[in-house]
Amino acid sequence: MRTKIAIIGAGPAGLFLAHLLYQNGVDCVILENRTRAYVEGRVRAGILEQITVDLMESLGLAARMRREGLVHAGINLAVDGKIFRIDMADLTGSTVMVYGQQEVMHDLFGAALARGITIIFEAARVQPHEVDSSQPHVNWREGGVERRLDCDYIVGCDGFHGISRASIPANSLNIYERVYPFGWLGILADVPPANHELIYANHAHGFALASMRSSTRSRYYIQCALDERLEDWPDERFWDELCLRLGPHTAPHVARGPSFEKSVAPLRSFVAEPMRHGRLFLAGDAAHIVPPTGAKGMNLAVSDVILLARAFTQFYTKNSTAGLDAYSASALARVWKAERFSWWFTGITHRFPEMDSFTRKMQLAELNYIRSSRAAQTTLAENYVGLPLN
Ligand code: RFL
Ligand code: PHB
Repeated sequence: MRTKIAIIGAGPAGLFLAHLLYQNGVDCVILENRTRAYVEGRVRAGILEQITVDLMESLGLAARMRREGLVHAGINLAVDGKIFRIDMADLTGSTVMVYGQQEVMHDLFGAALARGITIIFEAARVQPHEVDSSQPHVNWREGGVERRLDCDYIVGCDGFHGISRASIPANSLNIYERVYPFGWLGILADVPPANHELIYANHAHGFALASMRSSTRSRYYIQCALDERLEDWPDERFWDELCLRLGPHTAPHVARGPSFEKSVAPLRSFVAEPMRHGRLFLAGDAAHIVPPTGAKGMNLAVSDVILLARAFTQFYTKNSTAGLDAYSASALARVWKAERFSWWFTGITHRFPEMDSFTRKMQLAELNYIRSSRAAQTTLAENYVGLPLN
């Protein structure tokens, strides 16, 4: 088999890239080691930046999002139960869209099928080869048979645990990492959300987040220990702790109901530089991870592949490698700003095990400053809605 661009991984990065390449007439093939149902079933992101919304529009994939997505003009911060609002629309002129990653994936897969974009699911033991040469290829196993895809370039869109970054020699990458000493315990429940907008809560017990997927489906998180056992968190205990952390203003509005998803996600900041090795490029979680506090992960995958698709299009239409050569530096400039924002927002909203009383006072002072300063609110809001691509 031969193609121009071999894409490893059919998450948001891989699928958005494939759609962009298709739109620009550049052939590609996606190799995904799971089934479509598995990838589509993963409960993850909920918030789309304008950049992601615009991409869905320009790819002709936005009809359902426009119907079912919720446009949010603000977010709320709760500090020990006292709540205030950041009016993002007023401060920045931009909004965000509540539309689950699962819905995005559903729309992307559906259209990929309709457009004839080749996705090979359940590709086992995917391995990039000869990325230092001008004839790279990817091998995998399909139904016990060894297969090979020759290509011009390979893009690793295979997430944090993928094979692409792992196949680059360790001495060719610089790794920057912070692992946080806590996780998020998240639930989904078919109950109306407590509030029409998100609430990020800093409470002495730890962080909590009230989010949603629709006007009838709520997504809630509470900060928890990394080794938390799900069986120790029956729904009632979760609801009680959530209500306590969100505070007396919000608690009466929390509709309780059975959860149908419950899981613990670790929090991590991670960047691998550069995002290219020879003819292998990295995009999305394969190259960088942010803690979910800033809702940036999927949006960064999108900004990476917008840059990469432009660069490939320039290569195939103008025979110029300028965009490809600039890709890593251009993408990383935006990545590092999102890393900073996500790290900072995590830092002022979570309870750290080693936190002394002075550090707690600093957190509260920073949150009080945000409450009282339009300049500080603007800083938060412009990062939350998403910084410009260039
Ligand atoms: P993905 O989504 O991990 O997709 C990678 C794909 O590659 C496949 N794969 C392989 N395929 C072939 N061979 C191999 N060896 C392979 N290894 C892996 C995998 O099966 C998978 O299909 O990476 P991608 O595309 O870079 O997308 C990244 C986003 O999924 C991620 O950043 C977000 O989900 C992060 N995130 C959020 N992002 C936002 O923008 N807004 C949010 O509100 C938000 N909330 C969240 C989040 C992530 C969370 N968790 C669980 C980590 C909330 C949570 C709780
Ligand atoms: C979510 O709805 O899953 C969500 C929302 C905002 C975040 C993280 C996750 O910051």
